[in-house]
Amino acid sequence: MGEHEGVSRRHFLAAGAAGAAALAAGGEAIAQSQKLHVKPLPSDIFISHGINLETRLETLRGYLTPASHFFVRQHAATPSLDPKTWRLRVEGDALERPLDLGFDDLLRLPSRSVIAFVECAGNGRGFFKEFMGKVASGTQWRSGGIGVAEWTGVPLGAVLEMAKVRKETPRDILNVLIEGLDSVKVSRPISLAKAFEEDTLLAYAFNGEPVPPDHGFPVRAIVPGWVGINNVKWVGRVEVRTTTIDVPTTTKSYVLEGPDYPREIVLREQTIKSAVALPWGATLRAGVQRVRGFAWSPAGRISRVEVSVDRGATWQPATLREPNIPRAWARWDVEWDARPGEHVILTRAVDDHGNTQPASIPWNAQGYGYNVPVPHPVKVT
Ligand SMILES: Nc1nc2c(c(=O)[nH]1)N[C@H]1C(S)=C(S)[C@@H](COP(=O)(O)O)O[C@H]1N2
Ligand SMILES: [Mo]
Repeated sequence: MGEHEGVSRRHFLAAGAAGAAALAAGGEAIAQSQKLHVKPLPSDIFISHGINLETRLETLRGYLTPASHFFVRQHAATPSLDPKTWRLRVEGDALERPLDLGFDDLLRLPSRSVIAFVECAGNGRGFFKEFMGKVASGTQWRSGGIGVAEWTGVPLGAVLEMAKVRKETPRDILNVLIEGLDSVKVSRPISLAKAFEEDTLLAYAFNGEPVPPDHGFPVRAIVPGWVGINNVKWVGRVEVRTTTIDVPTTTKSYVLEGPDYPREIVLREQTIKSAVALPWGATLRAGVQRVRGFAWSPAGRISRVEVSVDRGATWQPATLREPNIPRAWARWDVEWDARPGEHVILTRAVDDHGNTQPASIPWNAQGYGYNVPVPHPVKVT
């Protein structure tokens, strides 16, 4: 399972078959059985890629992405879970004291709020085809497979402390599996070091409200800076082993592979990126315009964003607006004296660790990590 279109198509077919069965049985179960998501997903806010939908970044007004605008990416339909019966099992050979917690047990533990992005590993995948002429398999996102929210919950490390991790457990291999309660039980392992970072959460709130069903109700993992798949929704189980845990999301998908990769690299962090908050192929009036957008990095604060309207010949600095939270994003804007014609707006970001957007990257078969400055097309009339 992974980012592959084929998987979502299979789920659609399954949903279609269930719908047909419901139709034969008669009744209104049809709509229900075919419904993959709970929240409304209007086309003026989202670009639909089937079961996955990206946010039109130009519709965002504030720093945080509201639930109504947060992108959706999942491998199967949103499950309906009840916090009254929900359990979290914490187990594995690296633990001295396995746990079985209820939702109220989580609420009793110290809570922490973290503002962080969740971004799909494949965000920007469509640009491999569009600008490198080589299609990568999976959802053809532009830049909208990202959202920033305030997540509140319990640090995963606090739960693991209660479960007593054996001292000899390796800290940097992928041995902490987080597993979802969706029908396909999506799971992905992170390292013990990452699991014990204070901002790695089992989150039960999103922008001050219960996590919306489509985003992981009642509890989802938040693993700041790491690829979207690690932010497992509808968490039901955490397993800690003394050895690496191999699952399809580390052996088949979410790996960098291709002619320029002598060996497969299992993905951990996202890459630094920036995007223009305008429709793709927007039409603007001639004259001075304020162009705005977002920039984000898995490593730190955004320290600079530069914009070019002459295909990279010259670059001008954009103004960064606060807040500018590491592993969330910064909003930027720039004034542009737009002349009539067809233009592209290029943007590139730098973070306070010196990470930059590269002029080119090697293609990879599953289309992860595209972060070359994107020539955003704009027409001025
Ligand atoms: N249980 C479960 N968790 C999941 C997924 C899933 O299919 N099932 N998709 C992952 C992927 S690939 C991404 S990019 C993020 C998307 O989170 P969102 O839908 O809240 O935006 O959730 C991750 N967590
Ligand atoms: Mo993803």
